[in-house]
Amino acid sequence: TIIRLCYQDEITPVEEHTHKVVEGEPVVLLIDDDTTMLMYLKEEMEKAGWYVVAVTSTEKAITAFYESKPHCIVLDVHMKEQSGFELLLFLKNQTSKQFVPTIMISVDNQKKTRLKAFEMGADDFIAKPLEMDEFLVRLGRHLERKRLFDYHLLVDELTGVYNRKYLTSIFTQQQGEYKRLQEAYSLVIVDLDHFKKVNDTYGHLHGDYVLKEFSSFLKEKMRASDYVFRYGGEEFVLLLPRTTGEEAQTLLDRLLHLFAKKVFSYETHSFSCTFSGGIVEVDNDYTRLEEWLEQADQALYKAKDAGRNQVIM
Ligand code: GH3
Ligand code: MG
Ligand code: MG
Ligand code: MG
Repeated sequence: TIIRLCYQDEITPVEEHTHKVVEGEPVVLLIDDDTTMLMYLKEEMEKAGWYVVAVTSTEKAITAFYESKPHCIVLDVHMKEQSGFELLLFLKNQTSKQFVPTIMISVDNQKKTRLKAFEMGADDFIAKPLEMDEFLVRLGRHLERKRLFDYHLLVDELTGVYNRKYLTSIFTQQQGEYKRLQEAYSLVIVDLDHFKKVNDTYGHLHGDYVLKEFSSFLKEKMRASDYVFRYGGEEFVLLLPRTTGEEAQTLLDRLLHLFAKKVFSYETHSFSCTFSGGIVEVDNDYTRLEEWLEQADQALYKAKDAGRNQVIM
């Protein structure tokens, strides 16, 4: 067989195999050895608004899988010299800790073929010739389930910003970019000031409301390419690509000023809230995330110590 054997240490860690969720068009990896079929399917799927990576062999499929990080895979069962089942096995192995819906398509619609596909982990089996409208609807449902799955995996429920787990993935991705471009970027830890007092005075629910407002504020005022993660209770990490520490400082000073002006009201009371932060510029590819965050945390601690409502590098 042509498929490469899958050794344990060749497996890409889960962290490297996640994509920015919520935004962007879904990516579908399509594998079929019949070029005419391939081009036709690709075109139809593109009309549906999906980004399609189409390949005709198992070997190309493996490369394409790593490079495109597909949300969904459409895989032909019978291919010249190779079996779609072997590729299915490989892909299932690679995605054992994730959810990447895999749909097998085949002219061979015997029950034993379908059973084999499902037993090996396929999420769907669609017989050829494809009823295009039904095929697209079914694929659309798989993509929607994938989107929901990733959303719940990577997004913080209360605030709607990314969670701590996703920071690890994005950091790995950014370090890859750094290796390629040698372009510094910044990590910032921000922490609401005296937040315990907000809870104690106005109640936990209103505290939650302030957290949600703070998150929306950050997302709204930052660039679309920036990332906001909820790191802990009232602590957030910002990852600012292509941004030096100095530039991050300018941005954060502006955010401090804007957020302090925001008025929250609770019954007849009104109050405002501030935050403090610590910045580190990431300028090498060997220091671990934990160490960068430790540095940012030390800067945050200094900002708190110096009277809060400030961000320090
Ligand atoms: P400092 O300025 O030093 O940061 O003071 P602080 O009161 O913000 O810091 P501390 O770490 O002592 O308290 C953090 C508070 O955040 C305590 C906790 O009750 C609250 N908190 C953490 N997670 C949540 C949450 O999900 N919802 C609400 N409402 N409060 C939370
Ligand atoms: Mg075929
Ligand atoms: Mg705090
Ligand atoms: Mg805190």
